[in-house]
Amino acid sequence: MSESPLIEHTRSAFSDKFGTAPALVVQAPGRVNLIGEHTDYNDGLVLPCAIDYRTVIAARERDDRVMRIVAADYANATDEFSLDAPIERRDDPMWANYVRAVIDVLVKRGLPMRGLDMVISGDVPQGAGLSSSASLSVAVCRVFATLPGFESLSPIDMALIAQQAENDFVGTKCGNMDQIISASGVEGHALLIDCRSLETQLVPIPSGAAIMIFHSHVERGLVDSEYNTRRRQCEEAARHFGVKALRDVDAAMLEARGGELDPLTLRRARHVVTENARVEAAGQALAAGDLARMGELMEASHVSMRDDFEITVPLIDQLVDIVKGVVKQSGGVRMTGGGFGGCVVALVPEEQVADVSAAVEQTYRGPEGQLATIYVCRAAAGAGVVAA
Ligand code: GAF
Repeated sequence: MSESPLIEHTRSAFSDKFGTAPALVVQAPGRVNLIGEHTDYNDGLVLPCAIDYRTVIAARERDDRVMRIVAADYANATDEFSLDAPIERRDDPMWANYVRAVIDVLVKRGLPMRGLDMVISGDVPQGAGLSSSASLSVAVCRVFATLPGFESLSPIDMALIAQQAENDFVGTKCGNMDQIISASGVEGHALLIDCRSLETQLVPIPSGAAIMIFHSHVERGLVDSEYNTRRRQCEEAARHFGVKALRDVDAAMLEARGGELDPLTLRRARHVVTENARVEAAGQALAAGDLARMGELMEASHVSMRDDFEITVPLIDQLVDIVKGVVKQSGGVRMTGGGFGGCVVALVPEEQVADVSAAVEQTYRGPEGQLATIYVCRAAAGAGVVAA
């Protein structure tokens, strides 16, 4: 669904449900990470962009302290709770927990909360690794950020609240990349994020370059347990080097003292150390419009995820090879996101989009024999108010 129909749909679902128009409508996008995987929780560097798929929330203040939240995409399933009682985690549905999680953090931070009616809808593919959950959490924050008493909330504050909500309430030990890009993305740009200092630098997507995303339909079944295992291994490696996080280890340190680590932990550390260097180089390559160099870095990133971090799966590797076979040196392709399935991202000259799509359609079949779903995206703006 393109922007306007999705917004229109959300607004009219609100009117149908509550018998009055919403007072505001906000959106927060999903994201695709161009390079810099599993570096965010190592205090490292990432280079994502927001995409033109988003969560939209229509809302109106109530005159009591009740939250009434309707999921338009789930047959208007409704969650209702009071701001005056402890906010409990539900067994299901998960969408309700993401909303509750953000509100719980806002309450605990002592912000001047008030009851709201909200209707939520969205078109970020779910379970694909394109951050539908971060876009929902950031969108909830963005609703509150429009209310009196919340003026001080910056996009970074919203991102950190959304991350804390996922970490503490939902129980996902994610880093801060997905929330920062959803809150702070800028149209036409990727964002080079220093996940330690939280400094960001805009990097324009070169004109004539298309961002393509291919959903492999490999379910990211192992992602939670393996994600936590990777985090532990990275922390163990950082302890070995006597540093706060692997961000503090450079190639020379790795060379000098990496051999003392067991081979598996060394491979994990090597991915993070080399990936940080690749992100820095990628920021420069993209800013210079050098898609060939960007392509080399994306390829090296994929190899590192496959061989050192061991988070790719055979069908994802195959998908990358199919795209690479068409794009060759004129662009780049790699797995994107947490791993173990999900999506592949490619940056390709616009004139190659049709050939790349045709090759993937002809050659790739998912686990159930299905075609990959192909998205040609625009780098979109971060969370914001879209209508009064
Ligand atoms: C997931 C996490 F949520 C992010 O924080 C990040 O670690 C990513 O996996 C891997 O780069 O999207």
